[in-house]
Amino acid sequence: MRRGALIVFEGCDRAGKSTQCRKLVEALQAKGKAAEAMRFPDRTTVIGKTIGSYLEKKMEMQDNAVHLLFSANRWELVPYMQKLLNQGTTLVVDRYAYSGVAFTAAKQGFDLHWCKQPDVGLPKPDLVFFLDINLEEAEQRDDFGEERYESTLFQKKVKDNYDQLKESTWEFLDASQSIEDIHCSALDIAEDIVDGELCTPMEKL
Ligand code: T5A
Ligand code: NA
Repeated sequence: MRRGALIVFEGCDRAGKSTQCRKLVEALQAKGKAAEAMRFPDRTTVIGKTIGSYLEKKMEMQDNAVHLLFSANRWELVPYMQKLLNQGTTLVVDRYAYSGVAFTAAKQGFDLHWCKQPDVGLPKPDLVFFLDINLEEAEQRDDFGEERYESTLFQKKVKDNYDQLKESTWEFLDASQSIEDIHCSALDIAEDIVDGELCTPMEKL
């Protein structure tokens, strides 16, 4: 049986990832294709609840430790992801390992190499959409600045890190366009991947 595609949305805070994930899943389903949404961090698990408290600044945690928790939160969902992908369901994922690396590496004393190690071996996305936002514009969007990491200086470092992570599977989308225009571009590209030749076995990070 044909496997599903692993599609990820990445970008700085408030770039519009959740909005686009939701619309892409709905559009694929409307076209009769099996598709499900996922997000990282998944704040519903035991690990995810701890991450959630950390992000909401309800608790402090040592930086290396919280990095490993973000990665563990992905690993604990791998069996679920693999099961759906093998059943032919496409997964549209709101953030993945690239967020993990780009955000921790923006902290003092961290480098990209160390940050990548805990995620080595995770299923590799077939397609990564990078929602490219002007940081001044992101600041204007609803709720910016409440959670940890939501400062413009930090986001600038995150953006520089993302620039160093991009590879051939990445598609850049201009996040300043309208929600509908971004969605149309994303759907076109995603459909080509979902209907195209997907390598089996899946590649790994
Ligand atoms: N993190 C995450 C790590 O440090 N390590 C990790 O391993 C992982 C996975 C939480 C934090 O965790 C960090 C990164 C983050 O700092 P989260 O739960 O994904 O990650 O964060 P959220 O706060 O839920 O989401 P974001 O802030 O990233 O926002 P989105 O999803 O990019 O944006 P969205 O779609 O919610 O839209 C934001 C606002 O903009 C509007 C929307 O209506 C909404 O009001 N909007 C637009 N407005 C104009 N034009 C458009 N095109 C628009 N698109 C959306
Ligand atoms: Na989001």
